[in-house]
Amino acid sequence: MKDVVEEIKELKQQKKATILAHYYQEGEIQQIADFAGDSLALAREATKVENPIIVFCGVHFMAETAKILNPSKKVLLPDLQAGCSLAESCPADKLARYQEMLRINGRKFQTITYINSTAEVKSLCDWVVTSGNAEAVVRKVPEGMEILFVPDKHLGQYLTEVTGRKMILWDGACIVHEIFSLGDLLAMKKKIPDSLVFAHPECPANIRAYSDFVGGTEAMLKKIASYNSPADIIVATEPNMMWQMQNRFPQHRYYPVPGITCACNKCPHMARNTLEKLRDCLVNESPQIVWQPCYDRAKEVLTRSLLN
Ligand code: CIZ
Repeated sequence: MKDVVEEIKELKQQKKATILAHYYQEGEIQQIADFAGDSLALAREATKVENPIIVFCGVHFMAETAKILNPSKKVLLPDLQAGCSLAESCPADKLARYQEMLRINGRKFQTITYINSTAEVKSLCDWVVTSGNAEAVVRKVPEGMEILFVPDKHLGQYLTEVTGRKMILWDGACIVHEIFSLGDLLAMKKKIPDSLVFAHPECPANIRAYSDFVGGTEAMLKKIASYNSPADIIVATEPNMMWQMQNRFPQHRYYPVPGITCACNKCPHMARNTLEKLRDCLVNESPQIVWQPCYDRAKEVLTRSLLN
C-alpha cells in the first residue's frame, strides 16, 4: 500500500496543484507544502500561483482570502469546518449594527479588521491587517479619525500600546492565545535560567508583560535568526509554530507554554486538517471555496491593505 505522503505528491503533480500551509498546521503538512507562512505571506503567495488548483491547509478565512485574491483558481480546504474563534466572535450583522450606532452618534471612524474574520466582515471594513503589517496599517489611518478595531481586543490593545492610537475595541479573543497560563509561564522561566519568552500579540497583556519579544510568527522567526548563540526560547503561540522554528533554527531549544485547562494548547480548528483529508480533497477536488457576492468588496479592501 502506498503511503499517504506519496499519494499526495503524485496527486499534486497529476492535478497541477499548489499546496499552501499555515505555520499553525502540523509539521507533516508544512513539510509537504510548496509554501508555508503566515497569513500575510500566504495571501501574497496565493496571488502568484499559476497552477489551476490551490489546496489551502489552514482555516476557512485564509482559504477564502486566497480565493478572493486569485479568483480563477479552484481553492480547496481539506476540512470546510476549520473555522476560527476570532472570526466567530464578530458576525457581520452585529458589526454593521454597531457601525451604524457609531455613525448615528456622529463618530468619525475607520474600521480595521484583523484578517481572522469572515469576508463579509472584511467587506464592511476600511482595512484588513495581519500580525505582520498591523502597525504600518494603523499608522495610515488619518489622525482625525477614530479607529474601530475588530475582532481581537488583545491585538488591538497591543497596537494601541505601540502606535499610541486609541481604539474602540471589539470584545473578541483567540481561544488559543487567551488561555496561556501565566503561572506555568513564570514557573518555566524560573526553571530554565536565561530563557527568553516570545509571545504573540494575540496574547493578553499579562502574558505580554512577561515577554522578551512580542510579534507575529514571521517576526518571531526573524528575531530568532538574529541570535548567534544557542538560546532557550519559551513560545507563547500555537505550538505547531515550534516545528517551523526547529526546522529553520535547530541550534536553539523551544518550549511551549501550557494553557490553563490543557497541556498542549493546540488550535482545534487548525487540527481539523490532516494528511488524509489533504489527500482526499485532491482526489475529489472538494471541498472548495465558492465565490460569494461580498467577495467583490472584500477584494478591494484586501488588495489595498495587503498587496500595496
Ligand atoms: O497572521 C497570521 O497568520 C496569524 C493568524 C498569526 C501569525 O502571526 O502568523
